[in-house]
Amino acid sequence: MSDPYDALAAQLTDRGVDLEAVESGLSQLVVETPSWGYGDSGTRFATFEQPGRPRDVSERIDDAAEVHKLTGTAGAVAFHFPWDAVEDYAELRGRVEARGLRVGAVNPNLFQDPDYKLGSLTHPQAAVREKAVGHMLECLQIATELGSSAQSLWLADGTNYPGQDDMRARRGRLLESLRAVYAQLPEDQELLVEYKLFEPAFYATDLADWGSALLTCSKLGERARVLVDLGHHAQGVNVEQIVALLADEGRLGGFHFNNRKYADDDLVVGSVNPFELFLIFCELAGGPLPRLTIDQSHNVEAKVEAMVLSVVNLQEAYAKALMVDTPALLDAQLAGDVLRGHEVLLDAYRTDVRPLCARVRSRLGAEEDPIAALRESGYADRVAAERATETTGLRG
Ligand code: RM4
Ligand code: MN
Ligand code: MN
Repeated sequence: MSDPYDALAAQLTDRGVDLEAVESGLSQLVVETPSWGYGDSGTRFATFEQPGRPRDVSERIDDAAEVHKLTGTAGAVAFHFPWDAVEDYAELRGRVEARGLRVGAVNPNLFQDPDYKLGSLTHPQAAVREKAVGHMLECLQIATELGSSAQSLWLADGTNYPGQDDMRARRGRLLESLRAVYAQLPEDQELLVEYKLFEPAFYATDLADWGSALLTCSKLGERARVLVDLGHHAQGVNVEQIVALLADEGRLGGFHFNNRKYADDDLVVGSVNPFELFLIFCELAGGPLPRLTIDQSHNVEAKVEAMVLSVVNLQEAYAKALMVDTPALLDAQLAGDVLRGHEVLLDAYRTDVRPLCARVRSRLGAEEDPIAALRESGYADRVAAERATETTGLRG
């Protein structure tokens, strides 16, 4: 029987794919995994505690390091404050680096404090807005100490009823607050602005869509860019087109990868709509990649395994996007051959790239089959035994 990698390599070479370029592109992929994705999380109905869930930030870093060891592609970890707050940030940074990782984006939390019931950066009262701005400024400082190059803001602010607050006034307050933060943004840091259609606000979310986020960023300055979370759009929205537009404007700051069937479901990326994920990577391939972060909430699935599967799915989507026959696509588009262009994409999408991804992982010193390796390693049982004592949930 022929080796699956050799068979695929021969097939790709026949198709004119530059194998070396695909493999080197794939080996440079860096995904940030979220510290909050390793902790307990649930729905508003229940949180099911998992054995082995990390009890503190140090154990979350251990899990992130395990995912990187298995996949070779998850070399950064994103933090959320105050969830990951510690006394000594130099020590935290050292701990991250000692595990062969670096610190990804720093995420402020403007949604859990009781003061933020009616908003944070947009709150009608100046004192609450100042507190929210103060938290973001503190996060800039933390980012500096951790060697992070971005603060990534998700703003939960919004209203539940028409008439609850003045939408234009809220917009004004939002800009004023963010300008105060941006004025202090260190040169080597960027501000990522995430949008989300609804939830927790159910009538009018202050940053509900890419347009509001983009407008805000352009008023702030060049280092403010939009972050696209795949679960934050209405059903049927063409996310890859939003990606194309933001990239074209030079304002695509990065992603929160996950997958959804209905709303902000935070499922394993590529699990529900792998074709959409591929098409997003088609928009990214061919240029420097923006920040790629996973933002998932693993409520019933094994958390480390879910993260490994997510990284593997990202590797496969990117590998497929790297092998699109771009000249043939352009020819078809110029010739107005509607379905030929579509077929070019399908040729790449339908390629079984698993042997190639396995080869690249193995060259990176990671596992050919990370899920099987994780299961065989007994990591889950080992940490379940080590972490048998209590901890608090992260995402309620
Ligand atoms: C939001 C959003 C943010 C994440 C919070 C916890 O839905 O996706 O990025 O930090 O959840
Ligand atoms: Mn997100
Ligand atoms: Mn979300």
